[in-house]
Amino acid sequence: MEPSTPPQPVAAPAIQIDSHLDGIGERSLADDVLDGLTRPFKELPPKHFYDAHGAELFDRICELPEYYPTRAERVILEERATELAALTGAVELVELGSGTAAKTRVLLDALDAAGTLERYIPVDVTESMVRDCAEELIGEYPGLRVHGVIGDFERHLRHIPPAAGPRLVVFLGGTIGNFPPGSRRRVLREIAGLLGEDDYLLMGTDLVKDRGVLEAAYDDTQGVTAEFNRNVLRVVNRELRADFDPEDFDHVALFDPQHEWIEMRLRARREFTALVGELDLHVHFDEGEEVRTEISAKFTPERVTGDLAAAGMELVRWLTDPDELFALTLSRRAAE
Ligand code: SAH
Ligand code: AVI
Repeated sequence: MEPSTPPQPVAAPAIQIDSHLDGIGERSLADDVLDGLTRPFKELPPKHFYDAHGAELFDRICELPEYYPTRAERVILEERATELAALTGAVELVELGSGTAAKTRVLLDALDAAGTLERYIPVDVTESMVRDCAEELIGEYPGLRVHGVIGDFERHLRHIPPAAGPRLVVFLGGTIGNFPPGSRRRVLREIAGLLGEDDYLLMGTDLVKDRGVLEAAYDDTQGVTAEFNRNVLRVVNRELRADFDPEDFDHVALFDPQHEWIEMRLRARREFTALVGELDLHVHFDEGEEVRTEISAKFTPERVTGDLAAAGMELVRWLTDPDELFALTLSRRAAE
């Protein structure tokens, strides 16, 4: 008789990617266009900026002299990552709106140095970013497993795999500020629902400051942010067979001091009617009419702690850069 070979343990694959956007993602753009462009005050949600070109433009924004948030957040991470790694003891990092995970490396390095890092779970609507980032990271961190989730963090958080140990959920860049107050609290409540007893949330928020500094950050002299803003029209043209000419719109970025948020808008340079072929929809624009494409809320410490508390979380650390431009908050579920 042949000697039988004992069963070999099957190693978990270094990369697993789940997509939750097949078909539904396109539907969400169609619904958002139908809903947003037929309102008396036209509006499109900012998540549609980020096709591969939009993601590239966002990366260029992060390098602009006027766009301080990325640099300020990186300074905080570089200063505090070791302390965060020790305090959380995280074996895995879940990142919402992970993008290219450029700043995330600072945290991964610290968890790696602490000897706890096992798994990274990026969650993003942009498929190419999740896939490319997973490939790059397994090369950079030997032994790291990456479980990517291609999905919308407003709808697909339940698909995040269960925790395999203490977990740090990170939501960087100030992306939480792209939600208006009501949805922001709903998103934060859902994030709180992801946190177990040993888990933490690390969240980036841009802080209220001088209006000139804020408006320059969203209206740079090279016009990169203007192209990023117009990119949503290119996405609608391609995905829904629309015939917008992005050059028919001016880029507008204004600070609203009452709401303490930046509003990005596209303002029609002339009167025209566009066709969205896929929806059989005609959209009329008067000259000067605007579409709101993004809000980017700026926070005070009270606003951040209020939003966290409303979502059932309590602050553990409030971390800022030396110029107090940006804040990172470490929080956890509040005791019942
Ligand atoms: N975290 C990175 C990228 C911020 S840009 C940084 O700090 O630099 C915002 C990112 O969130 C983009 O990668 C975009 O694709 C993603 N995103 C925006 N809305 C989303 C949504 N509703 N669900 C999932 N990802 C989203
Ligand atoms: C991703 N998000 C936090 C950026 C922001 O600053 O609100 C998006 C952005 N919009 C224009 N510039 C950058």
